[in-house]
Amino acid sequence: MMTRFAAALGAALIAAAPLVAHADAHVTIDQHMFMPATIIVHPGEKVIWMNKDSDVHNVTSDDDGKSFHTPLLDTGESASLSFATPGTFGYHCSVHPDMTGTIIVR
Ligand SMILES: [Cu+2]
Repeated sequence: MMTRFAAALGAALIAAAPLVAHADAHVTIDQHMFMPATIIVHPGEKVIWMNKDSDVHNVTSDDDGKSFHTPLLDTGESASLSFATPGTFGYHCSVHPDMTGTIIVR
């Protein structure tokens, strides 16, 4: 399945203040967990992951990152993806595969 996505580092996110009607969804990465682990968004809404952990993490779709992935995020870094297609998308951290999360687009 092809999923459109866009990734950006935190600095770009802070600089950009687009006029968007949609709300962004925020996921905090801390203590080797994605919080909240499951989020629900509408198509086109941005999901922003912020790494507040002392360890390096990323976001990798469960099809080995073929559908979407982010760069490795150091402490304090963030990345965002948006999902155009409704569906349920599981992901994990490729460094720590026991870290898992789900994005529901509907
Ligand atoms: Cu990790």
